[in-house]
Amino acid sequence: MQTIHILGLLALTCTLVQGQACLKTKLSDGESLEFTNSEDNTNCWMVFRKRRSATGNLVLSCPEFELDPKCKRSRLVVKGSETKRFCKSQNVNVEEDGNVMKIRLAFRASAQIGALRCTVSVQETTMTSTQPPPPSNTTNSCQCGIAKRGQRIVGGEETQINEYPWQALLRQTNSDFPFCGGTLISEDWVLTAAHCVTGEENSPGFAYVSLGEHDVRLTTESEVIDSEILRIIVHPNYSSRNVDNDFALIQLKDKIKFDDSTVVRPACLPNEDLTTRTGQDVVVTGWGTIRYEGRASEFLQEVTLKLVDFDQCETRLNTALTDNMFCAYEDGKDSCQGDSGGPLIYAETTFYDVIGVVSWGYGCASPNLPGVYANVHKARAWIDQYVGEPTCARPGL
Ligand SMILES: [Ca+2]
Repeated sequence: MQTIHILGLLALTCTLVQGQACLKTKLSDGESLEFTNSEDNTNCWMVFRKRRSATGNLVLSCPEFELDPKCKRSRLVVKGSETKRFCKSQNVNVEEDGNVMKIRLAFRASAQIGALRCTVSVQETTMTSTQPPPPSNTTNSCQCGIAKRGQRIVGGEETQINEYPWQALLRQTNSDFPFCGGTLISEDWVLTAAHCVTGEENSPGFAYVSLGEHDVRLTTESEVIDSEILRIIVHPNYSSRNVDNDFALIQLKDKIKFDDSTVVRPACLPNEDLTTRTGQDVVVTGWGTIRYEGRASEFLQEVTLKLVDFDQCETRLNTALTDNMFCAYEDGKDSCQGDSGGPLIYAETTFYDVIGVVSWGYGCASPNLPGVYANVHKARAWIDQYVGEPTCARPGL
């Protein structure tokens, strides 16, 4: 008997393996991150990177900086294009025109430390920057499945901010703890995995849904809509035994007003079964490797996989799959990248259908095994029964 692991739990396993202690983050233009001389940030290299889209310079400034005046037991080391060291109480201000700034707070155990508070930010240079044009969606009619790409970069590990505007994140109400992904499919319905919410159908207050999220640590990079949950509906034929029909619908308390929100849009639902197109590229998105102590910046990631033939998948997994499942895989790609309940999307032309829900797999430790997804088209009738007519039309139709 094989044990089926649920991807949400496997994400935790991957997390622990990574075990990075020191702060690492990426900053966009106008973003900043403060650090102090807390234990976590001491005697290790903090790494600040500019996002690809950022045009400004990394700037370190320390409004409070009272280190050992003799420069023997404590110092602040800043590595960029050149290396600078600070120790005496002084005005620290470093501007780095490269893409990376590494900072180390080096303290001996016996050092007497005063107040230390520093900020790293990406500040626009005085030169005119070339910002991507704002979305020119001025009509009231919205369309589903349109990715938002400021610059034409596809298939990077990190998504662009709000590139996949249907991406949802489920968080526990009492702790804000992110535990699953989801897909916005209308103005008030989010599709997720049954195994994310089963048992909680009568307590919709246990979680809430974040839309528009990108970096779970920063609050400045994107406008996030947090929505309470009105009701949770688990697919009536969901089986926890073999994870068949791993679908659930979450209805939001407040409908998303697509006129107001420039960052949130639904994915399209598939009108036919596209999962049989073996070898076609599909995209899975999720935070997958969320670190649970809020230690490091974590942003939405994407991985491009290929659809795998059903029979071949059963052979490779040595497991019987149900008709409501399909598989995707790519050599060398981390199969635990996505969050359970999150989207697997496919673009036949210019817009994306959510054709799969991230369901289960044998995990990060077995990178040669395909991941298994719930086939959204098989649940179309059940979804339509609750969601009704699509809020946003398929483009070109
Ligand atoms: Ca954020």
